Amino acid sequence: MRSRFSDGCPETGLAPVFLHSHLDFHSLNGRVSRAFVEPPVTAAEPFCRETERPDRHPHSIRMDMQTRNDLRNLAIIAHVDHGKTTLVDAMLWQSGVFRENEQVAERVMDSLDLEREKGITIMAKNTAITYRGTKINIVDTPGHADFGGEVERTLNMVDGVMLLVDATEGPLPQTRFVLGKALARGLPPIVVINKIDRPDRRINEVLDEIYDLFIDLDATEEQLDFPVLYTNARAGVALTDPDGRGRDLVPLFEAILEHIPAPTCDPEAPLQFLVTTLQHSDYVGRIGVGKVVNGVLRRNREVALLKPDSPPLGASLSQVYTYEGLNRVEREEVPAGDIAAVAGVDDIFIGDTLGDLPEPRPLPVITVEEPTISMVFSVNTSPLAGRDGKFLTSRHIKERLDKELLYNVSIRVEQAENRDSYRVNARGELQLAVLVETMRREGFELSLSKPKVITREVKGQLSEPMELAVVDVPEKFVGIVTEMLSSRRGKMTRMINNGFGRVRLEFEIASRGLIGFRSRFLTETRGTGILNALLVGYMPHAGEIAGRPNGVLVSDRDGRAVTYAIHHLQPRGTIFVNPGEPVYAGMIVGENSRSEDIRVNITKEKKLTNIRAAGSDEALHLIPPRRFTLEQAMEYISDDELVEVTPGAIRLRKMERR
Ligand SMILES: Nc1nc2c(ncn2[C@@H]2O[C@H](COP(=O)(O)OP(=O)(O)OP(=O)(O)O)[C@@H](O)[C@H]2O)c(=O)[nH]1
Ligand SMILES: [Mg+2]
Repeated sequence: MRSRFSDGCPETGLAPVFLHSHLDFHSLNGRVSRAFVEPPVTAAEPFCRETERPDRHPHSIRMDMQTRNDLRNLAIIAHVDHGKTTLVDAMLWQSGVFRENEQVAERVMDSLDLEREKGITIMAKNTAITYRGTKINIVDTPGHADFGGEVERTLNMVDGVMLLVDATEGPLPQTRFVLGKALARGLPPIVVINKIDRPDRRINEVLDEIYDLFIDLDATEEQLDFPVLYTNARAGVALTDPDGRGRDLVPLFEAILEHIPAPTCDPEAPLQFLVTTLQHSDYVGRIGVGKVVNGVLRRNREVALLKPDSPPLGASLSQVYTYEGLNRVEREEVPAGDIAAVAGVDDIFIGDTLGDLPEPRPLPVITVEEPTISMVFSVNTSPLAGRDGKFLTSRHIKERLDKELLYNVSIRVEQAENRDSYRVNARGELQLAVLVETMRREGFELSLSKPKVITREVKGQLSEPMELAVVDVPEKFVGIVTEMLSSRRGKMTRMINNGFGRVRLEFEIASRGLIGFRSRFLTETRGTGILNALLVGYMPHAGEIAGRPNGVLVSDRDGRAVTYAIHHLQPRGTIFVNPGEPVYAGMIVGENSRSEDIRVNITKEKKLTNIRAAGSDEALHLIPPRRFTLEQAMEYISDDELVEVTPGAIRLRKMERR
């Protein structure tokens, strides 16, 4: 994507606000890359308005709170895929962060390998742009429900949010979750209806749905008075009127300056820096990211590391940074109001406060919602273990999980029944799958059990997590989808036919009923169905839910799969392996078309009676095997089965091999 600005004056059709504004877009080297339309730039004054906000201060000590008009801190929040990272791209381009001819990857903030492969944001990330002399810190957050913990945490470092909603899909479960969290924190929202270029957009209905959602979430009068912008993030255009014309994001930048409050803080007060995210650098080690709530962060200064329930520890900051474009930039000091990062404090953890040694003032501890799903990680005990992995022992696994706990506050790890096993509790299957996939790439081998929901005792009753599942399907699949969800004890609570040929159904269903559902749902709806779910709380246990209807074909010996054997087994079901692949006794090599498991010999060669017979093996027609992604494998297995994960392979097996 390119910057949408052209040299010279704007043509007709620009939003009126543009004509009264001036632009001051600096590129990284400090050159003004675009400037037109008078009057000349006047950089906003820092600390220009004095206010008193004792309510924001945990100790209600009288403070001289000041407003940093030269700063804005905001998070972009939305349901998955509604266009957050794409909009950040456009904001970066139009604020001159990149050179005109610079090669920059699309959705540049999705910088992790897994993010690029999956096309989703997994970790919240910071960036900063400058618009009309005001620095805007932007946090791009993930929209997938499993990473909701990232979003919750992130909200601790911002003063307002931009809620993005797809102009066709409207608010979806995660829109409700993230907006609910933002409103509960009193963060003012700007609503952005994105993808207005979609031919099936329904802008007015979507706006009504957004109002309904705000009302449903008990928004205050003030919160209901949100500004609305309409964007095509891909083209980098924002409009204040959906029927208007525009060429850039100026209306959006202006709305940010006007509606996102400037941070209020006291730079003269003792330091308070809340660690919200941790990052790692090979050069400086652990880096804590967060907001300087009060005081000033200074490099090489002794500070107090304040952890919940323990006395202050002395620490020295080897580096202090702020954000500029995509970079962390070293600074001698960062005054209150800005988002900053610090290095040199080895024991720093999410939720810690950095304070002044003589007068330590800890900030409230960060809490995020509890995990709802667990999976046991254990040592790979298959006969093929150790062939391609580097880290194989339970000690390796334990150390790696301990490291994960440092950066990921929404998971918990506990010792499982077996000494070589650890139970990892998380917010969803995707979050677990991302962790396993990351470990696998680092060289780990693991055995994984079937993910299970975490039950709780609520008022003396066994309770389990319940979800609101929202499915969107073409009309002709309503029957089958309803039947599938009902058989998993889902209750339909709403059905909306928008008259566009697609129907939206809402179900209340135990999380357990959704495990393993997604792939069947996609098969039954020929890939056209959309399924989203949001945890709504704990409800009394729903009772038995039938598991996988099919049995499996289990190899009865070690060896290699053979074309001849596969050819003879494929009428019995679906085969999972290719000829030549190593197999072992207890490995699942296919799905039985019936409900029971059967042991098979997939290594059986044809008896060679003559030369021609040996050659004729190659003429046998084989159906391509069914392959599993990690998530599909985790969803597929039953309670007595495991997924074997190595850097090079994903295999399914029985726990008991013989
Ligand atoms: N037509 C159209 N497509 C868009 C627009 N904005 C984003 N997209 C597309 O929507 C898809 C998802 O965009 P992302 O920016 O990754 O969405 P996201 O909200 O960051 O997704 P997560 O971070 O995974 O929650 C991509 O294929 C984008 O190209 C838009 O305004 N119009
Ligand atoms: Mg994203």
